[in-house]
Amino acid sequence: MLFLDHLHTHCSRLAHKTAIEFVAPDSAETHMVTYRQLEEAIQRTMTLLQSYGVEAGDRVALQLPKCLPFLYLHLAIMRLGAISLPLNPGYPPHELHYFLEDAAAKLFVADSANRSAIDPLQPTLAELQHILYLDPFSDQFDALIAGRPATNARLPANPATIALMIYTSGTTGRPKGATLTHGNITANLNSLHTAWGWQEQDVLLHVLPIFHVHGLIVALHGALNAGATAVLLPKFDGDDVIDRLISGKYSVFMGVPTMHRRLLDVAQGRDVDFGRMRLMTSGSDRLPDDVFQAYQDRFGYTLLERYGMSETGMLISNPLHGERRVGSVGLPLPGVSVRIVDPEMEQQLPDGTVGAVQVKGDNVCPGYWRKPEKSAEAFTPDGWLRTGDMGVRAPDGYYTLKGRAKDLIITGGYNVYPPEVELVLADHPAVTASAVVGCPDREWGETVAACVVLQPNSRITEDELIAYCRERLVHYKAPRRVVFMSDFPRNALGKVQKAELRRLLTADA
Ligand code: MLC
Repeated sequence: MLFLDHLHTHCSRLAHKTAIEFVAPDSAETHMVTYRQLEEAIQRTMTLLQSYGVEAGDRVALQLPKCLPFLYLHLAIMRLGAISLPLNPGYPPHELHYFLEDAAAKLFVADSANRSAIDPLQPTLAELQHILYLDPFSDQFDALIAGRPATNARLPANPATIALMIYTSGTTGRPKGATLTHGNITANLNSLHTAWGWQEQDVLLHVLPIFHVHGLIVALHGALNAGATAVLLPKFDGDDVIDRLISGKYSVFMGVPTMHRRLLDVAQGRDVDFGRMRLMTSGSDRLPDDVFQAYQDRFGYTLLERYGMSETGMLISNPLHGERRVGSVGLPLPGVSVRIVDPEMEQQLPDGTVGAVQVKGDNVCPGYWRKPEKSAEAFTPDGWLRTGDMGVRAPDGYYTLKGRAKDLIITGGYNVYPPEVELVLADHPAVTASAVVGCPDREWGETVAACVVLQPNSRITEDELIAYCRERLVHYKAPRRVVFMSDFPRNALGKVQKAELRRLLTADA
């Protein structure tokens, strides 16, 4: 049974149970949504979407803060057989234009607060037919759907239908849309349901953003798939999260390492015990050993680290019962095959040898949106997805990640692909060349740094170049630091040696 069918059955079987508790920003107000109310809202939202001409296969982009209308729209889009395209609310027009154009979105639902920046984009987007502006935290959306009849349209019966697109980059710079099908999402939710023992009685404390696989699929859909309750907080606030987690109300919490470290920092001097939590996970970046250890020592909880990616959802996880091994991402999830291969020859390597991580399974997306050559490059001829990560398998089956074959920075759980930042810097008239690298950072894991060679006689400052990037890139991709150089360290072939740059910058910091 596909995820949406499953949700549909909960909506009658668990009609009066709370599916979502939404805590509105800057207020103590909480909105409760039962499974039946969720179903009604989805059906009326489907009618709203149809009034904008949305049909199966259409892309609908959503750039909204974490709010209930986002959830209704996202689920209604997928139920119509259309494709949901969630976007980070922080994307400035420069980046936004690329996503809307590449996805050829038909409808764009945006925050009315951004209207003046977004309106000028429309005439340049041939396939964008409508922009629907919403005031996400008012009653506007409820009023919009209230009078509409419910559409009890068929549920997408075909697992191969694309449900969701998540943009992710690669080594060549511009992001590409990973196309997750109903079958992919369902396969992943089913494996996680089994592996993590999701239960109807679970109450998830949800603090993650909902425009990525982690917050959207693993956490939010995971809870809805189980018929559990998800409490959505608009923003991560360490003190509030600790108070809630020790209140006894919650059983599940999912975070990125930056969040877990912040919880340890804000808990200084407090007696905090998470021993009653059923499941606390960490992902989207390597969990530092000292955070794992401090969690055990100070919070009485052994974090469960897992590994996944946008193209696949979750792949490998430490076990719910059994050893949660420090430094390891655990064992392949049910239905997922993992192999470690020689990066050049792609021959499988023996246990204990570091190589490239490749994966296969019903959770793996079929490819990238309208990029057949990129899709073909991503897979081996026999159908294994090249993850771009390096890793090693221990004889008892546990996997440990050992760096990346791809040029990637992870900051606070968000992926930054250096070529995306380098392309923006290349457009600046004062810049001759740039090389963007990640610097190790206690709080963020890594932070973005740009090494820049300037045109002769240019006078731009570090702050000006950072401000320039912040206008064109979402905040976490903009460099925190710019270092001017006369040239970069290069190898015999003239290729920039990023490892050496990282070493220089780290030593310097
Ligand atoms: C915020 N800032 C960041 C940042 N987040 N800088 C670098 N990296 C980040 N991730 C900046 C802000 O712009 C601000 O800068 C300053 O840091 C402080 O902001 P803040 O208010 O303290 O940050 P906050 O809003 O609390 O955000 C921190 C965070 C957030 C950790 C809660 O980054 C976050 O939600 N991360 C989760 C990412 C995630 O869900 N990834 C999943 C990808 S899916 P200034 O200069 O403006 O003051 C995936 C697959 C998988 O990878 O396996 O999961």
